[in-house]
Amino acid sequence: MADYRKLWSKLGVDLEKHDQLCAVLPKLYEGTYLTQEDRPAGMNYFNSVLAEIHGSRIEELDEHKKNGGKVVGTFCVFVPDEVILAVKAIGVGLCAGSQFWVEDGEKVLPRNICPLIKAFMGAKVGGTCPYFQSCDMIIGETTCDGKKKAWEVLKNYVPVHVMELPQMKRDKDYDQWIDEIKDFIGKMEELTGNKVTVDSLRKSIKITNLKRRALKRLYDLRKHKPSPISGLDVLLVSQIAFFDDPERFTEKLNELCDELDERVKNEIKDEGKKRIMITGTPMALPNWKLHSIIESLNAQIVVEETCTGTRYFENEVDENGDTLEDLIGNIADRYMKINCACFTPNTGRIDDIIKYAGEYNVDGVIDANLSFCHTYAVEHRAVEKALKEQNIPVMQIETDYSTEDSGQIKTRVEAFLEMI
Ligand code: BJ8
Repeated sequence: MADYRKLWSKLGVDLEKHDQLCAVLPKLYEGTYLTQEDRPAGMNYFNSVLAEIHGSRIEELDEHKKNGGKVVGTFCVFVPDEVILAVKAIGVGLCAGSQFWVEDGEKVLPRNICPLIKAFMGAKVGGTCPYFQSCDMIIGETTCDGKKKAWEVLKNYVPVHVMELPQMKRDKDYDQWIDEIKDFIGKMEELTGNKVTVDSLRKSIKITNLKRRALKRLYDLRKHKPSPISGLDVLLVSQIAFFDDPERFTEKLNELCDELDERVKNEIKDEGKKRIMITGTPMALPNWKLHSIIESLNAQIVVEETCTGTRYFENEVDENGDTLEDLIGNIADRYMKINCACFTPNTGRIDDIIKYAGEYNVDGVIDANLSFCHTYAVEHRAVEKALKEQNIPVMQIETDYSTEDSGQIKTRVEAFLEMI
């Protein structure tokens, strides 16, 4: 990797601490990814993004800022990328998935809180994430209680705008969400000095829809038996989707899908691996823990009903409409279709899980919850009941980012696979 220390230092990164992170990540990546056999050549682009994760993309953000552009950090798939793009800002998904950041997060947050929240807070408090350091503004949302209260702490370190996400889906909640999107547009216009117009918003809707379509194409390819790509590789692609340039990402992903189309045509040898669906909380980079444990056994993950999976790309925004009001309404409609456990009731998520179980022909479902995520933990019983009624085996795993429980999880998954 080129020497980016000058750039990191300019961004206020704690270089010494950051070196410790740089020492761990490549080893983790090599051990998890490069040991896989027969990976598609199209993964080379995504490998290179990861190899340069704190380098070339950070340089691009820096270049953008030098030209007067702004960088905006987000933590939830409800924050509309279309608005960020329409004001010519760059959006980066910041959800942090490493145990490395947890310790610093615990300096300002209680210990018994979701690791994702502790990790993103730790990344900022410790100054060890160049993406975070590049952000001119962070967009929070009122989803779970932990995140909602974390913004109050994060505000001490960086400007934060919080979107109030409704927690029900009644007509008045849709209206409230439209208002929130309008406020968000105002905030983004103020930050960047650029106006959102019908043309700029329609263009950004198109770009974002094409990205969603490419991700859907990748997922559809996994419906083949056997899937032409590992769950681990798809997880990496999904994680990169949150911070890469959207148009380049779409192009590279479509190239990968072209290659997978060929693989499918040439018929891949079926090794009889169990087809598994993951459902539950998001898996932010570099959280590859469950995927690597599951795929080290006789199983292949073929779909993730998570925010680093289907919830990120399902449903497109309608590109039709003559006014800003029309397009904002279309955006609100699409985002309100996301079935997050922060909503009550959230029966749509159960319907999605059952639908995917059929479409992807899964042998079993693993409901994966990050520790202390109450909303998803509470939904587990309903998920389990619905799956059992369809005779689909299901198990729950509650875990964090540490590796202490990896052996125990492996044993449990092994037993589950034998049972199905
Ligand atoms: S739309 S899942 S990205 S809120 S931080 S809720 S894991 S306790 S991330 Fe999420 Fe948006 Fe919903 Fe998706 Fe639980 Fe942790 Fe909260 Fe979390």
